Amino acid sequence: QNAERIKLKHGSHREGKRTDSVMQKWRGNGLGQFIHWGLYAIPGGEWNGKQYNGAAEWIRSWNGIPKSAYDSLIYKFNPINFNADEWASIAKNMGAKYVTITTKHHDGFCLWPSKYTSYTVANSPWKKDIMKPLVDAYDKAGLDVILYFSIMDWNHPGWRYDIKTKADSIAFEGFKKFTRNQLIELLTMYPKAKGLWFDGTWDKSWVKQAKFADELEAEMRKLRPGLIIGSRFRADEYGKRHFDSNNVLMGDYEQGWERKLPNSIADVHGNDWDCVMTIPENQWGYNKAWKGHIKSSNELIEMTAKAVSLGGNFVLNFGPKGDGSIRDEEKKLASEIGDWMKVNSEAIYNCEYSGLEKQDWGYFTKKREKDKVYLIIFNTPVSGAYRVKLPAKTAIAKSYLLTNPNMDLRVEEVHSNEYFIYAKPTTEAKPFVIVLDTKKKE
Ligand code: JFZ
Repeated sequence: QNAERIKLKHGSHREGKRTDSVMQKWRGNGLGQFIHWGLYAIPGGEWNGKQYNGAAEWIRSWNGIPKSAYDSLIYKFNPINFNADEWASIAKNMGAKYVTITTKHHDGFCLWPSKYTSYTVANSPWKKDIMKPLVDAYDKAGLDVILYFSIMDWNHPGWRYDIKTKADSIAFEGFKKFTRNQLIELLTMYPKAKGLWFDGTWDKSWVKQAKFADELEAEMRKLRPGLIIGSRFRADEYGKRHFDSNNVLMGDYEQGWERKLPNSIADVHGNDWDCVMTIPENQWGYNKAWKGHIKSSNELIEMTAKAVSLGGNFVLNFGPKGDGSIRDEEKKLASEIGDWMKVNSEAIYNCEYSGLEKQDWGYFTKKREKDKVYLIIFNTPVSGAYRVKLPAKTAIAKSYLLTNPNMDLRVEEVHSNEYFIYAKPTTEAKPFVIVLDTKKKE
């Protein structure tokens, strides 16, 4: 942190974490689901029999495709197998507590019938709103909904990457009005949504809009008290994004951990954060050809545990197909993660950074406001002995496995506050959780 602060009009307006109940709930979610769905799901990463090398949802930017041909996909949007309740139940059974859904990705196609453009579901063969059934279904299943919204819009005539001429500036002013209208429209049409996840905010044109974006954020927060907005929405008047020119986080949580995780608590600077993750290396929208390394459920559970151990949420992406169904590989992973969560989610939900020294066997989490610590084990020591260092004046009252709460594990004190917990090396190829009930030493 700079000792000398510069005066900012459009920097951060708060320091430290939010303490209200909406944000407390978000912080305790642990696991979320991301949905990338739009017209790009129809080609699924393939055009005229050729594979696009980038992420499937970026295919419109591929030189091999005329923009008009891509934009005409609107006439093919007819997802006859779309079932909002099924999507919500897949997420719920996985153990997700919230979902982030693309209302509009970079291509500009709106999954809701926006009044401000004709490029929406209303003008597709499907005709109906997609967002309303989704918001209702997830809400009914008990999951919070966050609306993903791309500022960058390839379909809008006023969008610019930079503003260099008077004409650019006039066009972009129109685009800003459009953006504001759409955001107010979304918040008004879907009052159950808890927050906005912004994307496509990195181009110079938008980075220069510190005042406009700051005022729009204030307007949205006034309209919807408690609204959660990530750090990717706006820049300060010096063009600094995520963190303002005084290095203070802008927005309610850091949106920077994308497809990577922090390695230590120092990396997260005391802020809330979430990590959004793809199952293949980098595919968000549906891609027929899932090439390269596909993460296993064990890897994804490990990432969830690591995120929670460092005070963040882990949000796993799904890319439904053009017909509205979810691919079998994603369903299988969701159900495997769900099987694990059904037994072990106590170590994930409403858990936080433990403050304990990291050990080689895996990750510590701690139940909020409780004297309960969890060891989430990914690397089983052949000795069966798990090292734990507790803070001074802390003892272990009881230790057990979440899979077998009635059997006490042997605890050996090796130094003061330093212990070995003994658990038989498991033959199961699944991570497991050891619980420590701690108490103050006399
Ligand atoms: C963006 C999008 O372009 C992409 O299609 C997807 O929607 C993803 C969730 O967000 O891609 C990004 C944005 C930021 C980073 C990486 C990919 N980043 O900060 O590392």
